[in-house]
Amino acid sequence: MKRFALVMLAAALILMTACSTSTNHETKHGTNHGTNHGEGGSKTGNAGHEAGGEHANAGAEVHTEAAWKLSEEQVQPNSDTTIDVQINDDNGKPVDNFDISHEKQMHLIVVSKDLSFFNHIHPEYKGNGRFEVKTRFPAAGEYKLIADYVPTGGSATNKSTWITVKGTAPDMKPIKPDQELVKSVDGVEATLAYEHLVAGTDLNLTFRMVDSKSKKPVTDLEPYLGAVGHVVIMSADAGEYLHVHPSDDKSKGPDAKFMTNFPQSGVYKVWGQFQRNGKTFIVPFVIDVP
Ligand SMILES: [Cu+2]
Repeated sequence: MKRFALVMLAAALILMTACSTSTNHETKHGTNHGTNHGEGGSKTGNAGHEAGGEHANAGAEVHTEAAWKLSEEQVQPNSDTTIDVQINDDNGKPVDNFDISHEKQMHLIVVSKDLSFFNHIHPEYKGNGRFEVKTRFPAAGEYKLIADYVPTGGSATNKSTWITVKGTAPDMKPIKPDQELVKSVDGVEATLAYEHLVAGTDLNLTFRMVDSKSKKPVTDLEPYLGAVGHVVIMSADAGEYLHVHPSDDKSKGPDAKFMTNFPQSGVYKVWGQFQRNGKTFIVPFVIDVP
């Protein structure tokens, strides 16, 4: 019995170590062509509850690095820019295989520094660890790029970098927690609900959707990326990128439930992406996590 307790204690310690590595570290740099090495956090926020399984085969775990390259030396607002992400293992060898997660091999999130701009795009896999996507940035200023992928044999990984778009940046908009967690977007009124909002524990976030006019529950959500929707959460300083799981993939509304774990208290922005009538829409909320 005593030995069992010791094993449990050891397991808890390993788990705690896994959690503490989920903080993102990133390098900051301009748009200098060529060698943009983003050092994003290696594990997403779900490291905790998956750590047990991962450590069982820790020897075989695939670790990766991302090298970023932009087609333009001086990225201009509103002009096409190709983002090139090269994923290598820690020996510098290209990673060949990526698991499909939420229907894609890579998800790329782009946010402005004040989180007022959000874009979720899907780079195309070109082979040999190289992904490519063409995009545009709406204004001058700093943007964070976050690549989210699962190298085959590894776990959910995110790597990030900062880029600067040339010109005079517009003033940063303050990121203030919403007083009321209700938003109307594209004829849908969405309310964000949660029980026991507190940092450091698994919790459900529920987007409850009704028709903006009739207030009737929305029951015709279409699957988006293989689930009821897709949720991205970042801390107000853009430092933390959280992994979020849909709790019920098959829901068509009015409730879309997701599970996450806020690593520490503070202000976070939450973007829920859903699809209805063949069109996707984004519902953003800013919340203060105690
Ligand atoms: Cu995606």
